[in-house]
Amino acid sequence: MNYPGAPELKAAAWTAVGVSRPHESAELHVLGQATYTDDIPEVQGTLHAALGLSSKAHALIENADLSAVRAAPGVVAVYTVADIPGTNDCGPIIHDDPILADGLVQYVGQPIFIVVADTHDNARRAARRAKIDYQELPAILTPQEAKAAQSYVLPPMRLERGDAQAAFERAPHVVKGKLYVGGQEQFYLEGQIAYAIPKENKGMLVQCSTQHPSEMQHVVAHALGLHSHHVQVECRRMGGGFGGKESQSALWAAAAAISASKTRRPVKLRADRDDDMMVTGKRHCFYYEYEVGYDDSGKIVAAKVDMTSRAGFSADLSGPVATRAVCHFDNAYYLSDVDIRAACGKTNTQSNTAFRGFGGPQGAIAIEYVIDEIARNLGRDAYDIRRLNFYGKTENNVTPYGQEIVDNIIDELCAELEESSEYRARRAAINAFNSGSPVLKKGLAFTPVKFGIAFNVTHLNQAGALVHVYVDGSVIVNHGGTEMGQGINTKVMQVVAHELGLDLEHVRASATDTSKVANTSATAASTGADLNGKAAQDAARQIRERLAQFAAGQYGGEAADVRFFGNQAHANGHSVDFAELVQKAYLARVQLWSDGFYATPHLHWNAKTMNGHPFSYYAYGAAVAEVVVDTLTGEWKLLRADALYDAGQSLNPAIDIGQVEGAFIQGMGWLTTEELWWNPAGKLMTHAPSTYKIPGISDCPEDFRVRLFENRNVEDSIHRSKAVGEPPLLLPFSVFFAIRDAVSSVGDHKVNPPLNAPATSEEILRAIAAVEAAS
Ligand code: MTE
Ligand code: LUZ
Ligand code: MOS
Repeated sequence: MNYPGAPELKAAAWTAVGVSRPHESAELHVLGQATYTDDIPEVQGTLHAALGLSSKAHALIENADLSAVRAAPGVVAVYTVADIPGTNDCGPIIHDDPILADGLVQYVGQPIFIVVADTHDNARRAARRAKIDYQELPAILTPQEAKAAQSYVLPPMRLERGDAQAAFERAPHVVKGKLYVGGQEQFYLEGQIAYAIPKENKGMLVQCSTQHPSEMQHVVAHALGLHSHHVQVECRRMGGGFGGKESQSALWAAAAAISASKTRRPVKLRADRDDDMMVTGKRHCFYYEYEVGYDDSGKIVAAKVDMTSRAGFSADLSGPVATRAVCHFDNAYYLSDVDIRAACGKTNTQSNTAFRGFGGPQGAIAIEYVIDEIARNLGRDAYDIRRLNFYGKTENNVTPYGQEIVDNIIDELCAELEESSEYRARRAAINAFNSGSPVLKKGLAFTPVKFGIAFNVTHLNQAGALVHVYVDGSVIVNHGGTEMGQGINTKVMQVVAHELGLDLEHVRASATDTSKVANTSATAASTGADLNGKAAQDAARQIRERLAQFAAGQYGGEAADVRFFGNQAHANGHSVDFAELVQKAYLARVQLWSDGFYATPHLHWNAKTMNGHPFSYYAYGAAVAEVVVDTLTGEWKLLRADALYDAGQSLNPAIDIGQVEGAFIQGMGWLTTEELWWNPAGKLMTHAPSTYKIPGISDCPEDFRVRLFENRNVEDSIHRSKAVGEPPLLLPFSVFFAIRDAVSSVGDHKVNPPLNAPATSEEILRAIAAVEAAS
């Protein structure tokens, strides 16, 4: 077939990226046909495991009588720490995370033994029959107690710039205080699950709901005393991860694999929701002591913060989480002279872990809280104080950790949102409403976000992919990322389709599999599409180049001039269907598959000095929220939310808007209704949806305006897009501060309401009472 038009023009217009496409599994999701780990047809002889949990927060195990467990109906085997063939450890960085307790229990819910039975229910019933005698030890439950006892899982960290002490001495005003921000349960809809199937010659296949198949492979290999090549981990998709399956899927994978290896039968371990919440770590709650100096205009001149997180009984990812908190205390603000300290409090509670934002939200909310107070102290609009302190473009543009900000668009982005949200007019309208409304009070807040993109541990910023073109012209892509609902497969498929000039229907993504792409990083730090998109592009590009070479040989002209678009290759005036070219190339023995690799450039980090260039670029956003609070009951409603997010040149605007909406509502839940409560004996009492309130559809504002900011990444990211997974979780700061604004109206905005998060109705009433008492 002859191609008459100008290929360059048509090629330029053709694209598979930057267009809204439905999630690659959307239809399967709504039809109930998407395969999650528990949906995989079971192999004959499959057994089911359950975990026996500690009922004490801190104790020595004096005696564990498991005879009644063994005698329970359907029980096949019971395993304790003595039965683990390899290492009793599932910790991701520091090896302080036992799979099964070894004489010492460190939180209520810690696994002590595994029971394997014929059915899931029999295993769970049997697990409750254990008789365990404990010798109790004193327990530390809160970050405040941990700080007082200097009980830490890691040495505390500190980032200083300038001379905060001298700056304080010069500061005209100082605001000082304490803040507590609670943790959050990931509440993925699909709980933790692993299904281990023994294979020949020591092999072990583990189907696992995990963000980190390679880490599961390592942990299982160590627990079984095997090499990595004995263990294959596969994950087609998760029903949500949110950070909760970055490291903490390991316990479940290891326990299933240990049981499968001992029984030589397939073993499935599926956590019941209560067990999942009792056993696994959550977002770290943070306790802050802050002191900030400012001038008459509201400009910050000195800042000191001391943050202590509730790490739980072991380190897990608490170190990197605290580092990210330190590196996000600045949020969008230039802080010349700072002293930022962070410590990971060792407590006798679940070992806290990654959760969307990974410490970033906890770092940034502290400075937002302070700015809110400065504004009130000066009788100014908090948004104006925020703008005054924004990073500059050419000066005041270096973060406390030394990274120069080269792509600052926070001013333009906020100006656009200020206008589209009619912020000023609504502020006036709300003041008018409140003066005539004694019980119902409205509040409004405008908050910005700046979020660093890259793992803050440099070596993790790498990814691999494998692209196969089959002789019929259809394409499959396998990459190191995992699909947890965020749409990574759709985006990577778009990238590959774009590279080969194909429509999306010709490309399929396969399950993540450690035997296909090795040594992968967790799909985390919002880098999934950035890293794996680039790796897949690299692979697809190599195939395209080989095909171009081949086409030039067939049709004449230069390989560099061959264009691929519209499911065809266009070479020297000839157009040939992609499938036809591929068929010919195969017969000519051209390699039609390729691997690809990517490592993010320019990153470096000195953990000792907390200085360097930890992030590839920043993503920006801002939100405006309007709430109404019933000051008699503490109930409230989000009336309207406007969010503007910078996804660069979005790979898929529909998916990105979905991510912003989801993160906004999830972050709102964290800061308002989701309360984790441990009783004085250290037992988490909010371990099911009956007592732990995540947002429902009725909590979404009726008026919800989410838009993407027109931008292009200055960094050479995948098609100049920006990451979207985590940063929008900080947008609902606006909801929290709108509630605080409404509460503050009770005292005519003269008193800073002492509002901790989550701002539950009780907390709101407490804050109102405090404001009334001080007015
Ligand atoms: N979106 C959905 N639907 N489900 C999830 O579990 N996890 C979030 C975010 N969005 C999550 C999600 C978290 S914690 C991260 S780090 C990113 O997705 C990871 O995906 P990405 O890097 O491919 O964007
Ligand atoms: N750093 C980070 C990390 O910024 N995000 C992560 O998810 C992470 N995970 C492990 C280690 N460092
Ligand atoms: Mo996301 S907390 O980095 O898994």
